[in-house]
Amino acid sequence: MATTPTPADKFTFGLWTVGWQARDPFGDATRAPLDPVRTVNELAQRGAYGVTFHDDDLIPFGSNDSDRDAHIARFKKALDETGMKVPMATTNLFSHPVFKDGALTSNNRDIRRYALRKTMRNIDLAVELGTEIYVCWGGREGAETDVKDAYVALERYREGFNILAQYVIDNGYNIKFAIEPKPNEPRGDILLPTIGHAMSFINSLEHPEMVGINPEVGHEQMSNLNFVHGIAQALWQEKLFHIDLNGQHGPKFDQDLVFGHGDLKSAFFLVDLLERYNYKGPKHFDYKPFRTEDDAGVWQSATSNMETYLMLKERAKTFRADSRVQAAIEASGLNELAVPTLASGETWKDLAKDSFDVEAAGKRGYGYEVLDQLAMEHLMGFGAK
Ligand SMILES: [Mn+2]
Repeated sequence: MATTPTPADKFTFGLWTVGWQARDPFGDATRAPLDPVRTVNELAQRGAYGVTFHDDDLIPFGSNDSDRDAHIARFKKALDETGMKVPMATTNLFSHPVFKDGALTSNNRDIRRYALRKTMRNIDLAVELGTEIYVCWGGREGAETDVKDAYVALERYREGFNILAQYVIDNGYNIKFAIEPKPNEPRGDILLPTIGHAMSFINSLEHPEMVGINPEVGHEQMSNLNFVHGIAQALWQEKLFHIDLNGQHGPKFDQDLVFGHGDLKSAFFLVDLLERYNYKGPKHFDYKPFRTEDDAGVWQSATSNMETYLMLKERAKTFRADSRVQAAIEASGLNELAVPTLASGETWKDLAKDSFDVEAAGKRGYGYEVLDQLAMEHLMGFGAK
């Protein structure tokens, strides 16, 4: 079946997603810890391509060197046995109290230096595991009060990225960084809150070519932004190095629902966009199984992410193949959007030569209502009538 996940679909999961023990600000864990080896095996059986990790997901914080080696060895064995890949890794710079005022933007210089050491150590491990994308989510890089100087904090943030890029270059690593924007939570306000802020920040770095973004559906929607537009811009600027798929119901706390289980229509157009513009990276699910779920519910939710993506991919395909849709696209003038405004050889001077009926052009309808409803028909499975 077209909706049965296989490794060719490149679906990946963070160890911390299915492994979330469902501790929240008001309640204790409702589930036992998950062994990363079991996670690898369970996800492989369900057709996933790989897993991703924060250093502390794999190696409990504070482990000594021999324990660290043992954790890595059994994880590698599980990867070898299943063929699962680790296309992305990241650093936990948010859980320990030392990072409560940020890591790369902490006031404390020793903490900034420690955060860089912790990151560089995990980059070494990531490279050993074949990782090529290193995600940086600055969950604690922010403030609850504007007394914290965001201008200077950004200066330190940039310095941190420049140091890490130089580390990768000097070691000859094949690693690129992907910044993950988020507006708030856990901090009251987080630096680089949206796709736009992050892409603009990247242009200020010493090695902008080594840094892209890892946008998350819910994080943009928490800011009430259009995720499909954000991803279109990231693709167009060749900065979509990785993507975090999940679901969210508008501006509220970070829900981390299963992909498509928030704004389904937006998810439909997102899959349509990723498939049409040939996004080649992993489709990474960064979500949380409901706190209500037991072990069976956790694995159901993992499968749901992958199947929802594949169902949307099928629907997007039938939408694009429908001759009514193609005629409506032609009628709307959407195809003309691809034609450059100046013909080859023309300059601004040629614009004066046009004869143009402004009033007639102002009366023209664009037919988006027809197209939008055709999209709904396909999304709801009525498209083939
Ligand atoms: Mn999230």
